[in-house]
Amino acid sequence: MLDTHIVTLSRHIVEQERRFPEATGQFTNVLFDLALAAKVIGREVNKAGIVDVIGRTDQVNVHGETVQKLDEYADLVVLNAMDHTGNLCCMASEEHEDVIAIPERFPTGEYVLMYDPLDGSSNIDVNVSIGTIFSIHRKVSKGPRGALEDCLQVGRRQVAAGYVVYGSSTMLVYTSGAGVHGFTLDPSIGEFVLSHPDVTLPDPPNRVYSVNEAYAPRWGEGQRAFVAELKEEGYTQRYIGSLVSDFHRTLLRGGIFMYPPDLRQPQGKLRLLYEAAPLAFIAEQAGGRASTGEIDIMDVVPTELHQRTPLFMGSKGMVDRAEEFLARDR
Ligand code: AHM
Ligand code: MG
Repeated sequence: MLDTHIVTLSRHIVEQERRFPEATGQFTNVLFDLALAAKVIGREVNKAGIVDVIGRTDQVNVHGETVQKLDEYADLVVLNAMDHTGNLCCMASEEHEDVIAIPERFPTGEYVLMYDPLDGSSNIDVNVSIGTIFSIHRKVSKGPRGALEDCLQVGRRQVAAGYVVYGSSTMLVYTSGAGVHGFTLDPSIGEFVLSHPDVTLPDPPNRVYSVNEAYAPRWGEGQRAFVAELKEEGYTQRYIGSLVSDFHRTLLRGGIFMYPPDLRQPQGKLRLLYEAAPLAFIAEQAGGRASTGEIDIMDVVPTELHQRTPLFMGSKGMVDRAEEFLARDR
């Protein structure tokens, strides 16, 4: 029987926007354009094994990592989908050192986009799920073309955030502050279809923690004691090493994801603006939370575009507990 009750992402976004009579449609269009970029990136990710997009370029990104071709491609797809629409004043990407200005020939708009075009890209050539993460803020600077201050906004001021996971199916999960909603790409119609309405972290959560335990010798005493206690309590461990995938599992099953500070990386590895803050907004909207180990990620005031932060996120009770243990390391 034909399912006539399909809720596509476009329909969902439009229905959400109806709640705001003053809405201009700019925000809706930003999400539409991101969804299009996600489909294009997903298509290329899915055929990564059969075309010559795998392999490394000679370039090194602003973090000193070798950039893989698919990262560059994904970055350009997002950039080109967003720069000419007149909805954004500027952008920032994990792959660019500076704020990305909207070219002079295009109009600008009221929103700012921060994104990690292809997170976990070291996993591409072994067919592990990777993802795109995005965060949207309202412009706060005076001029029309945006400025650094538009990008350096506290997570609490996000108007929307989401991620796309290119896994066994492609899924887009987003929040605009009214719950978390997940959509699965139906390749036969080329649409994201609502598959996970009103996602909430399960309570009680699965007894799972997710951390790169190879770094345990470099952890502080509190971090080590926390994980030791979880083990004693019979917790199990899962770690993919691809943030979007590890977060997606944590969101649907519950538990905690951790990228703690350690001796070699005192601020951890993950980036506040492109990774931690957007996922923190989603975690919070799903009834969970995210923390640096000391304060809520949503309350961290950024000072640099590419700043890193330790990250603990998932089920609220577990993040609260992590903070108690981490206090020992200060
Ligand atoms: P990337 O931005 O270079 O892809 O690195 C981010 C990835 C995350 O997806 C993942 O959570 C983390 O690096 C894993 O790091 P580690 O290998 O240190 O555990
Ligand atoms: Mg990343």
